[in-house]
Amino acid sequence: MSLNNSDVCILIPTLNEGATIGNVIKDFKAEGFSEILVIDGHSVDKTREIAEAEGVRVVLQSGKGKGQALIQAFELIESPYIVLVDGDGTELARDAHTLLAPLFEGRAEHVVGNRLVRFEKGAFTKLNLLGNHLINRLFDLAYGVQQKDILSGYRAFTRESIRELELNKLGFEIETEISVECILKNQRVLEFPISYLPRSEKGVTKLNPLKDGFRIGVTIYRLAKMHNPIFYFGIIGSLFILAGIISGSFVVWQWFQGITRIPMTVLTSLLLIFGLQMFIFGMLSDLIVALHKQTIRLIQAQYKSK
Ligand SMILES: Nc1nc2c(ncn2[C@@H]2O[C@H](COP(=O)(O)OP(=O)(O)OP(=O)(O)O)[C@@H](O)[C@H]2O)c(=O)[nH]1
Ligand SMILES: [Mg+2]
Repeated sequence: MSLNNSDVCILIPTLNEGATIGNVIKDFKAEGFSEILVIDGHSVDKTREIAEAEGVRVVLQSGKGKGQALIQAFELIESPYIVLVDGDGTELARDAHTLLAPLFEGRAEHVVGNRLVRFEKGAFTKLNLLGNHLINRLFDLAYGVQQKDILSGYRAFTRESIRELELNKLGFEIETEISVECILKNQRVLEFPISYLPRSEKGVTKLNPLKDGFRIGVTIYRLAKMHNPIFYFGIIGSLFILAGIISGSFVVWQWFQGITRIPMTVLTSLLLIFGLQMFIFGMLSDLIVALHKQTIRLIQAQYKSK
């Protein structure tokens, strides 16, 4: 393997990770990585001081949220390979080699560390584990791509490939957006199991499982419009058709009792027609998306052959 760690930048977003950031940096140095960038979200503990004392580059993010921090950091990095890792000490530096190997060998543009295979007891709360499974299932359904851990924060990718992605999400939806954009841009994504440890008792999670989980679910659904419009419009259509079937059943049942419900009948027809129309929208959009993908593939092929 032609590992060349000097071409790698380790990117660590931090928000009040004073308890762990020092060791995280030390561990990566011990693994042979010297280029390390900490992008800090205005920590009120000693995170920045500790990182600076370790002699790494520390940048204060200009806005708020993990997503904003990453988008800003991707612009600053000049190294051709990037490893993204949390600053909370839940992931191990030595796993970086596993994630980087396929990039160095040219087998992938983006490699995700799958936390859901080898995690230690206590690394996920029951709610977090359930949320992760639900979100991964929703992702499979919407994108038809078998990815096991789309929310993982431990990833390796090439600078070129990350700059190709159009990223706008400012909060914890950023990993979802990255995973979706990789699919839209036809990047080769691989996943490998990594270790995942419980958070240190002194570090506090910034992730709210219910609020952020809901936002992530909405993000998957909204972004599916561009990839799988039948899924996107189909869900809206199904809801209207379901409502139409319920009101229609009522109308029929009343009709057998000798009562004719005219306004309800009109409502039923409207609900069913609108629902069916959503499916037709979905099919038309699917056609547009398919044509668009074909065009993108042609452009990419031309670009690569040059
Ligand atoms: N710069 C920056 N970093 C952030 C922000 N929010 C979270 N982070 C960092 O992003 C990494 C992941 O955040 P965590 O709170 O650990 O979220 P998580 O790993 O998804 O969830 P846990 O299972 O609770 O650890 C950590 O290193 C945080 O310090 C932010 O607003 N700005
Ligand atoms: Mg974490």
